[in-house]
Amino acid sequence: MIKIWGRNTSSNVQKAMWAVGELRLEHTRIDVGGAFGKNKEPAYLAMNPNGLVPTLEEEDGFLLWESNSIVRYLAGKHDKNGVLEPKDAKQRALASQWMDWQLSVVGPAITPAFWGLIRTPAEKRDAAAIKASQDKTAAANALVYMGLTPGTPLRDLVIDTVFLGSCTNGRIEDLRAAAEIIKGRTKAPNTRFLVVPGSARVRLQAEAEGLDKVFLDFGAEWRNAGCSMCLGMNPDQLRPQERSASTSNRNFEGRQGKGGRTHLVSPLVAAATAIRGTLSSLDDLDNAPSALV
Ligand SMILES: N[C@@H](CCC(=O)N[C@@H](CS)C(=O)NCC(=O)O)C(=O)O
Repeated sequence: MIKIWGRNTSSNVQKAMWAVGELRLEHTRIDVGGAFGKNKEPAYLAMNPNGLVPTLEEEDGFLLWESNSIVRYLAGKHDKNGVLEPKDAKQRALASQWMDWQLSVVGPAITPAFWGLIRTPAEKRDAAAIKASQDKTAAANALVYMGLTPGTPLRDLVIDTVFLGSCTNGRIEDLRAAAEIIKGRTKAPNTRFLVVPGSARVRLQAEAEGLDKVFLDFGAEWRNAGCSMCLGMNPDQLRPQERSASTSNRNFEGRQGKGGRTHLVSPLVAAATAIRGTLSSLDDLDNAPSALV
């Protein structure tokens, strides 16, 4: 029978327990580490020279440590349906990637907050260390949610939808400024451009000035006044992992549709982005109206 050495309260041991559970494998777990000790004793160090948990032991004496390797080993050996270990090499590598990301990035970031808040009495907590840990964890998760890696130039980001609107930045002066930029140009072919006046009065004023025609000629959708994609009103939503440049003023997760990635921008940046299809400022345009630059 498979033996898992390690205390139940360890997140790394829990990964091995999750794998044996999902794969319905007969197993036994032996408490080691933490308050149970024994992991720095010679007998345990002979199995796992790191003195950490978990360690997996097979009946034939095969020993394995490192929680991710244990999960990969068990899945590789016992998962015949490709549920835990996808048969497609790329999918398998992606599953592996996220496991290793947890171990190398999220784990170290979140551990001080976990220890501080869960395993330390309130009077002994280090508030600054907990806050730093929370911030680091949030930053790691935010980069993943936004599909960004540090150092990526914002100008390289392909934008699926530009949203010019909302009560914040769908005022007549915002529409005028954006129209001035796009006038006589053509929209980037793969970028959708929604223009939604902030109120019915703004829409009527814009139409009286002929701005609707400028936007329509450019390739934008000219809409009735409303909230629209500011808060992902049906059907104006981003699909998961789609990216918007949005003149609204909230960019939290899911605000413009589940999994959608929002970059908050000014009306001028929205206009430049709709022209180029990547996040752009007026500096990126040839012949931008000089009064606005
Ligand atoms: N990279 C190792 C890390 C193992 C590890 O740090 N285990 C911790 C528990 S989560 C440990 O053994 N701590 C010492 C102890 O429990 O006494 C793995 O993923 O297995």
